[in-house]
Amino acid sequence: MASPIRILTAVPICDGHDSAINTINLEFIRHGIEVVYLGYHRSVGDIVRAAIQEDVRAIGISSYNGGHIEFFSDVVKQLRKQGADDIKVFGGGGGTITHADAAAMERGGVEKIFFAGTSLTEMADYVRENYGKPRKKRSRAKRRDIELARRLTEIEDKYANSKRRTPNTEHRTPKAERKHQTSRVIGFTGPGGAGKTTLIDELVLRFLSHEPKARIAILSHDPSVVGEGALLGDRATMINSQNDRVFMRSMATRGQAGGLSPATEGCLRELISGGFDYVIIETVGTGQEAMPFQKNGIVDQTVLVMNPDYGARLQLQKIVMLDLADIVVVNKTDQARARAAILEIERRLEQNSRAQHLVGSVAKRHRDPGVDQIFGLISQGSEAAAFDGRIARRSESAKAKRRRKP
Ligand code: B12
Repeated sequence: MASPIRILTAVPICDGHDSAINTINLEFIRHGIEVVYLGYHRSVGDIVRAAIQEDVRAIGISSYNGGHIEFFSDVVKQLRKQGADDIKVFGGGGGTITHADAAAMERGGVEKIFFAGTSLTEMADYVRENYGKPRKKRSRAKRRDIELARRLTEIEDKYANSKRRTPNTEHRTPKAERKHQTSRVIGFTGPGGAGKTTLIDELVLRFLSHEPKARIAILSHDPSVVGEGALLGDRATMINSQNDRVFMRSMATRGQAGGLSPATEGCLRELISGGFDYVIIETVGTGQEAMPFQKNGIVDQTVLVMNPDYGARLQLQKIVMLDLADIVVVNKTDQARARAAILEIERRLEQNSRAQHLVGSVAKRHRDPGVDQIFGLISQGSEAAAFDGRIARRSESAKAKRRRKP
């Protein structure tokens, strides 16, 4: 089975009209397309960088606030400038884009503009017909990130084209083999909605500001069934990661259970050889039984991100990653149940006879001290850091004291 078509969709800068693109994204997915959604209020630079890293076939832009002639043509120009003009540009904006505007945009290299009244099926059919055929022979990549992005596509395609769903040993990178490599690989997992992506984005901000030369790669996973579409939406949450020192790739699991894709290990090996200082792997939202990083020791450090609202205390006994994670984060400690959750999880971790760290955080908050602690544990390596479970409690009780002050 061939790989699904991958496209990127976005809404331009100074534009918050995302309802049209949200509907269109869902229709594309229903037609078997993998959609990397970048979100709204996105600059030309962010869109072009993301399209290159994701190695998509085309970019679909939804624009309502005007300036579309300049914006679309700048996207086309930037793609050409960077040697990525085999990524095509199309889009719409209802009645705000006139027929005359569309003609000017198409003369400037935009492939197609859709007008009000076009059916969703017509748009999905257009994508399948125009971006579904195998790419013609591609010219040599002019830039390192284009070359890397294409290699990741080749790895994903290899799995899609083969009947075997289990990871291929040819791409395995066991910890022992990686000893001489300098990349530090950190795996993030946890249930959907716990705030993994927001936390990663805040950590990336800290890496970028503390290590002015560090390059970071992110492999971010979302669920999909073999041969079907997927919404790869983590980029829409990532703000700080829209940076030239960050290479992010969104991956659909393409039928593999457990939180990762069959191609993850192969892609990880490419990123490690690419010399990134940090490689972050984010799993899909996982269940109680998941232990996504156990096989072959593919990561150096594992972080389990939890929501304070996990149900009864008994549920904690069933979460396998609580035994395995190096760092357990209780995110959203601004929620009412957080203090109880931290105490219960601390008791649960005491059952394990290994060094683990428990930290509370509110990742959505800027300069959150909990995120700073997690950054310390990751950047220094959890072995070296002098933090432990008491930190979470101490910061919680300090906060409680502050709240009591008049
Ligand atoms: C819904 C809406 C809103 C909602 C947005 C909700 C949201 N989260 O998206 C709210 C109420 C919040 C809103 C706010 C504003 N809006 Co408003 N809004 C609209 C409205 C009514 C519909 C747009 C829409 O979603 N259409 C549904 C889509 C599916 O259909 P369509 O537009 O016909 O698009 C077709 C094709 O073009 C294609 N298509 C569209 N995009 C894409 C992308 C791809 C990749 C593809 C393949 C196809 C495609 O799909 C459709 C197929 O039939 C339009 C008026 C209108 N009738 O168009 C005004 C409109 C776009 N808004 C307008 C304005 C001015 C604003 C505000 C600035 C108002 C204000 N002063 O606060 C704010 C700005 C918001 C912001 N942050 O940017 C103006 C823009 C004027 C302009 N550019 O000259 C419009 C045109 C209204 C008007 N006549 O004045 N708005």
